[in-house]
Amino acid sequence: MSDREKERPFAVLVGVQLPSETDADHEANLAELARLVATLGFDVKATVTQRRDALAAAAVLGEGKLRELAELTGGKGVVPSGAKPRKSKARERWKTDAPEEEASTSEHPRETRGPSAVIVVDHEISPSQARNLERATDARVLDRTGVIVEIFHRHAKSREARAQVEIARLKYVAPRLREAGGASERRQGKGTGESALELDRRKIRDRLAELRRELDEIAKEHEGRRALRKGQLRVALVGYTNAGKSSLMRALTGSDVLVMDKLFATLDTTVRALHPETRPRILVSDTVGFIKKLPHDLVASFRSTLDEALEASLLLYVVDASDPTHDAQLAVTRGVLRELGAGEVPSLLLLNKIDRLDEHARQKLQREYGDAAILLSAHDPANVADLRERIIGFFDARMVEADVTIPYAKQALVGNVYEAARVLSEEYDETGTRLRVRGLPEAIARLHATFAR
Ligand SMILES: Nc1nc2c(ncn2[C@@H]2O[C@H](COP(=O)(O)OP(=O)(O)OP(=O)(O)O)[C@@H](O)[C@H]2O)c(=O)[nH]1
Ligand SMILES: [Mg+2]
Repeated sequence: MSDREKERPFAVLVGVQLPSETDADHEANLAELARLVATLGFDVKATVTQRRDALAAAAVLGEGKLRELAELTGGKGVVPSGAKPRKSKARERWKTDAPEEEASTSEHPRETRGPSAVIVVDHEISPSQARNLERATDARVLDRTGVIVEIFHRHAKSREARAQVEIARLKYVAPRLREAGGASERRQGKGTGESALELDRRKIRDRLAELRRELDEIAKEHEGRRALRKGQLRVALVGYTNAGKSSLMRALTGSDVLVMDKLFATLDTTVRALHPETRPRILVSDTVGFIKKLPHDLVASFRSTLDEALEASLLLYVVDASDPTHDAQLAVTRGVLRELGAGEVPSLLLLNKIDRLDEHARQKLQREYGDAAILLSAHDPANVADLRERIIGFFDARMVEADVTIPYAKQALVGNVYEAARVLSEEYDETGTRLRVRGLPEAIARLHATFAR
């Protein structure tokens, strides 16, 4: 092994198979964790698993397995007893010194010394379990939530997404600070009025308040834009991370949104018009992907981003049909949307990436889903054209014809009509312009309200 290779941090995954978990679920969860960890830039060197009734209270794994794990990372394999709890290291632990993505060519030696291994546990673990694992293995320890929060942190681009992720990160850090300090730290702090721990926690509270204010401001800025889109035809792409939502967005709208073979490539909602343009325009939203065991704080953080998309009249559920766990992925997607209150919104199920399946597998899917799903590949222009027709057909079937009269005093607003409906004919008389239009009932109601005298 060269020095460079030795320096590159590697990851060891730890999974405890609980009685509630089937072998297949357990394997799928670990495979997904491996992809998450790879997205952070670590090489996954090994996976240590154990069947148990519950996570071991002290250090997740039992004694024997703990030693096995420690051999991989260079630790002693036992939790030192009676050792003094270290001073609040939660912050440092949180900073994982994970390599930057695509940093394998980096010439810079790692600045942070310390362990070059990271242990990633496929469960939420308590701060003391994490600390004990660290002491037994001499490696840094992260849990699944920590990994996901870190990916979100790296991928967040817009001011809104960055603020939302920082809130989730701080909420992840705060409880770890609480336990990490322990009683001794509080004693040390006496006399100064406020302990180091309390100071940290107050800083976090202040920062959270500041971030929430910032998000309120951003929400106000967005309100105007959202109000404008209200009467328009909206479709949203939703689904598991990496299912191909952004790829379909690109294909349907001719836009250049980011497509990557990484988990959580998209964190911001993007809205573009279906292309070539229809009349009225149909707007397509790309959204953040879902994942099993999505940390609750992140769901809450991304609610507002998703809310906008969920105003859509039609949801396109995108599923990676080439993934053996796509059933479970669809169940997660449905579950999250139900939680967000969008379970009843009309939807089309898109089984994507069928170019990766052989004829046999395609037929099996076709039989399984029948008319309930559309099999397609985002990379096949003919498939995308068919999907476009289905979307247009969905709206057409719901449209009704009506007359809208625009009084001369409100002629300036005539553009609203063309945005919201298809104009079939125009007539002029003494009251104003009479338009025969075709549009969604709610859009026509809005137009009537706008032009009522
Ligand atoms: N073979 C094949 N690959 C596809 C297809 N659609 C998407 N991909 C690939 O799948 C990967 C993920 O695609 P994205 O469009 O970024 O997926 P996403 O759902 O937006 O993912 P997140 O933004 O991370 O939630 C990329 O490498 C795409 O090129 C498809 O129909 N066939
Ligand atoms: Mg995407």
